[in-house]
Amino acid sequence: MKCRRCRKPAVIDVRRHNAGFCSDCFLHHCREQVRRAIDDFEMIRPGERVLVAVSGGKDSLGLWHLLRQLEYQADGLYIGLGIGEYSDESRRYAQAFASGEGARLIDVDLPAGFGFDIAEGSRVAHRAPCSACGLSKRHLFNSVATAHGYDVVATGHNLDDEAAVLFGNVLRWETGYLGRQHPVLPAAPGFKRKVKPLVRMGEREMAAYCFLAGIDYMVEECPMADGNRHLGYKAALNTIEERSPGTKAAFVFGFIERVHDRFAPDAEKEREDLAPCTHCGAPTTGDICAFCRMQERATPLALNEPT
Ligand code: Q46
Ligand code: ZN
Repeated sequence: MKCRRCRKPAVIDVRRHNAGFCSDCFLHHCREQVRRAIDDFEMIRPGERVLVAVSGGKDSLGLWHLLRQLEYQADGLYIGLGIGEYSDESRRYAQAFASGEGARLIDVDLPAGFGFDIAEGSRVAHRAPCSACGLSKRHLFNSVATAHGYDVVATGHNLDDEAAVLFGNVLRWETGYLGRQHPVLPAAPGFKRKVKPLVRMGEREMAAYCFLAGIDYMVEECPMADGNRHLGYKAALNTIEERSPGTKAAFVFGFIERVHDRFAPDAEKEREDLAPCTHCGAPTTGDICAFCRMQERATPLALNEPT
């Protein structure tokens, strides 16, 4: 197979695009996919400061690298979740990338800064670990971006992630979640804009991008991922994609272009009912936000604020 762009021998084929690429042209193709996602959905405006949520894995480090290649002002935020060796190791990858690039990495540690880890938060809040973890990460991305004056938070959700989440939300007709599932979640009082610039990039393409760009990333999955039902949805979608390449992209982009608007009012209504948390100021439906309630239960005597 030859490279679609320069006709040299291809090193990777992207079946969805029915194309092969040599190494240089593949890196160029990835930058163009991200540039197009950012432009099409007006994710980042000129001069805005971007905070990239960095886990040390291929998607977040690849995203950070791509944004810097595209000359955005992008700093990283690493959140230590207290998941044993997995957290220690992933922090090392995030730090090594940042120092190699000469980029700024903000490091927030849940146990050190807030007095509890994901296992404890999950136990006291009676939530599955991934639910306690997702809640903590969303809260901290937003509060750290606000405290440090960033305009936008970027996460490394790729096309496979979006397809799996959409699949799950459709299976259960979660209309509120469907209304919020979009590559851009606009800013609102108390919320920074959230964007997903990798929405046009598949999981396999991100692994190839990191390999070809020389990015060293954490390969091991989080040990708590087993209970995550999105893994099952991903496997199901991979079976379908294998038979008809392009299905995931058609599913996600068809939803965004033709269906999302029908559910957006449900999500907007949920946002209208929010008021600042009396403890931390984050938007919430009750007096105290779910993150502060979890912290309060885990560490009754030591409510802290991020620094
Ligand atoms: S880190 Fe957290 Fe993931 Fe681990 S506990 Fe679940 S959500 S699996 S992206
Ligand atoms: Zn709060």
